[in-house]
Amino acid sequence: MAHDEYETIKVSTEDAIGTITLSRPKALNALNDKVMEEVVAAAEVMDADPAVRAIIITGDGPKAFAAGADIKEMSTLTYSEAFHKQLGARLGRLADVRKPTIAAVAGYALGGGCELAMLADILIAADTAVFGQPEVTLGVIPGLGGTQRLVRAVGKAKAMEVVLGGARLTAEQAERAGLAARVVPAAELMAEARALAGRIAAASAPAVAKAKDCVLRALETPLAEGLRYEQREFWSCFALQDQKEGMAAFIEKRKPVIQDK
Ligand code: CO8
Repeated sequence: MAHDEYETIKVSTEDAIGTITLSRPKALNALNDKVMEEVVAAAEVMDADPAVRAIIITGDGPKAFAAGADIKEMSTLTYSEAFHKQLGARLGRLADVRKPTIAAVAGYALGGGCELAMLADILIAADTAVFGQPEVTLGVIPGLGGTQRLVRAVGKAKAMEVVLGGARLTAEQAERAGLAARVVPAAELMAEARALAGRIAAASAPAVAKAKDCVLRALETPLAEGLRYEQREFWSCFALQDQKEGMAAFIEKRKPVIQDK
């Protein structure tokens, strides 16, 4: 799908940073089928585009990153329809993107919105951000990692309070709990996200991809296996030209010329 054909998102690429902006502000960027399809399609295009080195996902307007899956679209679904269309599964494919992803969250990140933010590698929150998983109040449960990624990010006590009790986390609480990497003033959110993406984009892409892979693996493997995996990936870095160049540049007190090789 060409970038200018998207209906529910805006996309741009600048200085090697791809930005995907959810853009249904009248519905607080609620995630309908179209949004979910377009976000993943755009991310996959950027993942394959050598001009993009980091991807930012954000929401249009100050009020919401995304206020959840689209309740109006889901309300009449039967179990059979949800099962056969694999409701939400497509958005989960964002986890397969190899390039680093940053969620820049201002305003509401509720339900599927919170889950989308947690799918990113790094979550930066504006001081206006509000996180929550209110699904049980609608007679459902989180369906895109809310019961899994949240508990890994903030631990059982907070996750249970949020998922069962409908507690909302402010940006500061989200940072303290380990969900957000950083809280910044809302007016500076995109500049901060771009600065972070820029630092990532300046590094060797294969090294960044290996580092991301290893960190994510830590969530899924016992420590000993994770350490073994990391060690093998570390050793393999010595096959990279960027390792030779990066270390030579340090010794010669100059900037490295990164080639992603
Ligand atoms: N779906 C559809 N429309 C929505 C949603 C939503 N999730 N959230 C807000 N809207 C719409 C409202 O209906 C309203 O539209 P309209 O003007 O036509 O009436 C417009 O956005 C503005 O919303 P409000 O008037 O409600 O704005 P307020 O400032 O009063 O309140 C809130 C803001 C608190 C965010 C409120 O809108 C709200 O509670 N929204 C719903 C939050 C929620 O329950 N989210 C969870 C949804 S379930 C879910 O995400 C399951 C995920 C499972 C995995 C993904 C699978 C697809």
